[in-house]
Amino acid sequence: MSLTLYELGGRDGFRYCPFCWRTLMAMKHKGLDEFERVPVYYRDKSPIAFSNQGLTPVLVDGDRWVNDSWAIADYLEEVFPDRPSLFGGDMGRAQASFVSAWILQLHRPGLTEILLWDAFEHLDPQDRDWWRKDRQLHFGRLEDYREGREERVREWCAKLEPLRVTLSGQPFVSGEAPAYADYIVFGDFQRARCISRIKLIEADDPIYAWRERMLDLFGGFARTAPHEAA
Ligand SMILES: N[C@@H](CCC(=O)N[C@@H](CS)C(=O)NCC(=O)O)C(=O)O
Repeated sequence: MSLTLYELGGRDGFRYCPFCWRTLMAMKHKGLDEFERVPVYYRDKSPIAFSNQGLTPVLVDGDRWVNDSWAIADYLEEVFPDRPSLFGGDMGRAQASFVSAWILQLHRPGLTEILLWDAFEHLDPQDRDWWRKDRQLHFGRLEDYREGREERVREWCAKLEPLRVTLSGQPFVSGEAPAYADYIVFGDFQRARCISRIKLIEADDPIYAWRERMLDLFGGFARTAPHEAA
C-alpha cells in the first residue's frame, strides 16, 4: 500500500486547509500512519494536474487517485471496511452530509473573513502576489481584515449554538466516539488554530473541551502540527 496525500502548503511547514485536515483525521481514524504528505501551492498546481482539477486534498493510492475530501472519506470507507468506520453506516453518512452543509454556511460570511489576514500571512511567500490579487477581487483590501475582528467572532460564535448544545450532552458530534462528522467540524477549528492567535472559543464552552479531545486523538497528531494558537 502506497498512499500519498497532496495538501495545500503554506510557509514554514504550516498546513491549514480545513478540507485536508478532514482527510488527515480520517486517515488516522482508519489507522493509516504510513503516508506521504506533499504540499501543493496556489501558484503551481502541476503536482495534482493528473486529477484534472486544482483543489486539495487529493489522495493517491497506488495507481488510483481521488480528489475532494468527501469523496476521499467514501473511498477510505470502501477500501478499508474492516477498520474503524468513518460514518457508521448509511444513516451516519447522511447525517455527516448535513453537518458538512451546515459548517459550509459558516465559512462565508464567517471564518473566512475572520482569518483572511492570518491566511495571507501564512502563505508561502511566492504565493502572496497571486493570492492578494485573487482574494481582493472578492473581499476588497486584505488589510481591512486585520483589525476589529471581535464583532465577526461574536457573530460566528453565536451561530455555533447547535454544536454547543450537541456537545453539552455528548463528548463528540458523532456520539460517544469521534467519527467523520467530528473531522468535518474540526477541520475549521484546526485551520484557525494553525494560523491564528485569535480566541474563538471561551474555555468554559463545551466546544472548547471537544476541541481539546480532538487535539488529543491519535497521539496528539493535530496538536503537534505547526500552529500559532497558544
Ligand atoms: N470541496 C472540496 C474543497 C477543497 C478546497 O476548496 N480546497 C482549497 C484549500 S482549503 C484549495 O485547494 N484551494 C486552492 C485554490 O483555491 O486554488 C473538498 O472538500 O475537498
